[in-house]
Amino acid sequence: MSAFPDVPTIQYEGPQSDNPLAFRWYNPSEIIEGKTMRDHLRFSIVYWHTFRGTGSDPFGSATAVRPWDDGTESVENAQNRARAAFELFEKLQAPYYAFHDRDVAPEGATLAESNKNLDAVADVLEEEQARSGVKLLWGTANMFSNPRFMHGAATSCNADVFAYASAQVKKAMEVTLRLGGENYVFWGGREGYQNLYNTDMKRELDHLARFFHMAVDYAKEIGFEGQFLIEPKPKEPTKHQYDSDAAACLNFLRAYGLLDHFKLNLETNHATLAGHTMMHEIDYAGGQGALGSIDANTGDMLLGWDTDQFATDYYLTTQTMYYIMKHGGIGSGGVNFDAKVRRESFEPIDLFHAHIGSMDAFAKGLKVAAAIRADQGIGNLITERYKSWDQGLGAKIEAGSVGFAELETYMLEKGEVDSNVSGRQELLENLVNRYLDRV
Ligand code: XLS
Ligand code: NI
Ligand code: NI
Repeated sequence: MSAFPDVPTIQYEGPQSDNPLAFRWYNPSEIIEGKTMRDHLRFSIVYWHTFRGTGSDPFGSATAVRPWDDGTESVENAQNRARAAFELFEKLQAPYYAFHDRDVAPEGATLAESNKNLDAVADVLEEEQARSGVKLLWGTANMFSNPRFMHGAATSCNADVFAYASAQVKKAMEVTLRLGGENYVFWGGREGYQNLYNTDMKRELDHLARFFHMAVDYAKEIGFEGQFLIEPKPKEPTKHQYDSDAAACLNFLRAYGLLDHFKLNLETNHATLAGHTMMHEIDYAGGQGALGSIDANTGDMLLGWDTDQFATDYYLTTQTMYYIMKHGGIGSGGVNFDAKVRRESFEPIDLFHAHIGSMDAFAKGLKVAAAIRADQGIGNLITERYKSWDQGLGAKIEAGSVGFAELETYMLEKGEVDSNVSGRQELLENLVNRYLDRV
């Protein structure tokens, strides 16, 4: 039985198309810089928002109409939902999907029962992957919804909760391995604090590091070779999340000897909550060799929380793709739509409009970014701007062959610095617009 009987497989029709169920920019086989759009973008659909999102909010109950879902927490319903999910993945031509353990399968009365439920749904996921060719970008464990995690999971004050979280991640890693997942994500759901008066922050951070070391050891033990990713977020649900931004995560990983084992999964709305742009986060992580994957969404300029909206803004997608390309691409990661339709968009067809629009926006962003790179306007300006470091004094400083004393001698002799040149910010902003117009 089809979950989306009125929706065809979405095809590329080009920018002039008025068909809301066609791609205008995403042309999977089109080659950009020697690689297909499919391989640049590696689109992925999230199970949690798209198949478990109900539209409820703190002021009102569920609105979403999902005819394939009987609304129960039975394993059978979870299995049927998985089949509906794969129909959507295929019709959108999405090569990947991602899930939390508790999205795909219902939590049981005991850990053993939850594990059994997860296995039963994983059977269907495995079948559907084989049938459709859709692959698992990453798996993860939901360690924030159940009340046992009220004080955190690996950073809980309750050692039993740490043990439960360990068991849960162990199982989620095994299922991710079984399904051929290319990455495994840790988003620190409630790893943080609401109030420092009741919190031993240093001890909690030590515990989090211990937890990650155990995960690294266990991956080795079972032969999971996917990439581990940490997903930074500065706040929500806790007031202060430990993995607050790319820089904080990398400092934590470095301090605890974990840097070789992790990269980052950067999310647009989390970047903005941290007071950064997405391009800042990508460039920071990329500069440290830690760009792993992205959770593609956007916030709302007027709202201060993680609204997880589908990104349609070409400036944002251009910036995102430009900086991903600057760092050599997304590797084993993907452009993962960690985004949800608004509660007022409650019909199944809205799920298609949302994904089609954002896939198109990223495809266009990719094309604009490639055009900017071909023009080399930005690249040349940067080369020019830093040329004082390429030879002479600058090169000596970079090589570490001079110290304060030599630099003082140099400057005393010279008296004043060579004149500065303009940063040309407005020129560069115009250049981005020029390619947005042309592509
Ligand atoms: C929540 C996070 C979450 C992770 C996966 O804000 O974005 O959805 O991506 O646990
Ligand atoms: Ni996310
Ligand atoms: Ni988020």
